[in-house]
Amino acid sequence: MQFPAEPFRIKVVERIKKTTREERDRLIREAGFNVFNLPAESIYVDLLTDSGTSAMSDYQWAGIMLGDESYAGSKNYYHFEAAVKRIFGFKNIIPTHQGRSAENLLFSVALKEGDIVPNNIHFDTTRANVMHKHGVPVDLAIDEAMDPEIGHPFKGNMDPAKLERLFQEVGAERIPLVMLTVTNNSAGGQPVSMENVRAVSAIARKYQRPLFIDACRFAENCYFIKEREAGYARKSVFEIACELFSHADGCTMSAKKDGLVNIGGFIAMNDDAWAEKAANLLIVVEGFPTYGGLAGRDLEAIARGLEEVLDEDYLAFRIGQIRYLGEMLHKAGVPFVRPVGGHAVFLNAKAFLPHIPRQQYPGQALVVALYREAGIRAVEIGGLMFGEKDAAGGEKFPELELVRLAVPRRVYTSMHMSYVADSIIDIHKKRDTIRGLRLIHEAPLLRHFTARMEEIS
Ligand code: PM9
Repeated sequence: MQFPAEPFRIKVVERIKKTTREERDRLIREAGFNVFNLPAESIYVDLLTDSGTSAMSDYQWAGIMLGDESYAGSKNYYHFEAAVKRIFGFKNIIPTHQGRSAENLLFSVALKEGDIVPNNIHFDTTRANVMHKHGVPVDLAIDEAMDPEIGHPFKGNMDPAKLERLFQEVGAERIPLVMLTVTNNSAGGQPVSMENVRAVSAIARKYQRPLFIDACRFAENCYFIKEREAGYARKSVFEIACELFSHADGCTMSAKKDGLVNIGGFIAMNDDAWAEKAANLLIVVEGFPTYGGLAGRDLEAIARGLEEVLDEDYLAFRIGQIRYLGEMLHKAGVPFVRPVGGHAVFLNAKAFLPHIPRQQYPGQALVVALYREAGIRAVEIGGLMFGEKDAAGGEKFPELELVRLAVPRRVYTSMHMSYVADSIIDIHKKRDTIRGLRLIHEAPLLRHFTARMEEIS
């Protein structure tokens, strides 16, 4: 196993505290067995999300001090615009305060009621924003994406045959754009190959429809292309990114991921008419187009983050650190989605806790065990998050029951990863003692955020 040594040294530290098991047992009960209700201070290693949780560099913090907070025409905007154009290449760049507001702008200008948006797999906020504009999100991932055991170098791909079929069946009039999410978060942070981007782009162009990339984790995706796809080993990740975006007509971006910042995003596109509409809407809901809901200093941090994220020593460490966690778990026989993705390890809760039926939320039971036993916070992506009531009052569960361990960028050392792996391996050994959960309170929408549960004795 290759040990991924950190390509940085630490200049500022933030204390994290290990609570006792008794304290955590009390806290998780008080939280209704929902880790979203826990005070973050009571968590030792927080793997809830890799979004907005990155550590910024000294170079980015220095940029923060150069913030120009002019209402219009801030110098940081021009730096930001140049940094985005250099990599993404699109003509019109509109900053937003995070990814979902970029999605909201895109679907506000592009969709009319009943329109269909194909994607490899929509991330939750993308799906919600399509539906908010009365559109229909359609996922066209390759079949392998749904099998946690199948190894595939580009398990995030869209199936081009499914896309072609959709165009044939519903007609291009009902499909105003095509999207591709890189990496494919909902399929386990799996990458999309350049060949697939080309194939999807060719179909979109054939039907004269723009291709938009959901670019949140573009650098991680391009690193996988360099590692795995024939013909790319000698290209820089920057060159690969430029090529990838050259096949598209626009993108939405949450800079909270591969922008290496704590807040920010943007939408970029070549089409002037859509861009003008988006910018006009931006003024109503976010702010003037040279700040888009952000401070000048935030734009500077994004401009610098986008430079840094393409540093290949950083990317080798980043991808290596997640892989290292996966390899430790694999050696000990802990079941998770293979191969390891770019930003997270996704534990397979169905296989981890076969004694807990789906009706008792095995994924959430595992999340509770990780916190109670080791102070680790993860997130359930399974029956609690996506379960739906059926006509008979029972519950319909999604195919996969996963627990995501999303690793923040540049925040935890590889020793923290060893701690996480050892803790999970210990929990796996005594998995028979873990009990299922019963829902006692749920909201009508997005219930996992506020649900309260109790343990079944
Ligand atoms: N992803 C994540 O934890 C943030 C939490 S959302 C409940 O994975 C993709 C692929 C994402 C994503 C956020 C967004 C939205 C769009 N696409 O959070 O609005 O993974 O900046 O980005 C989260 P914002």
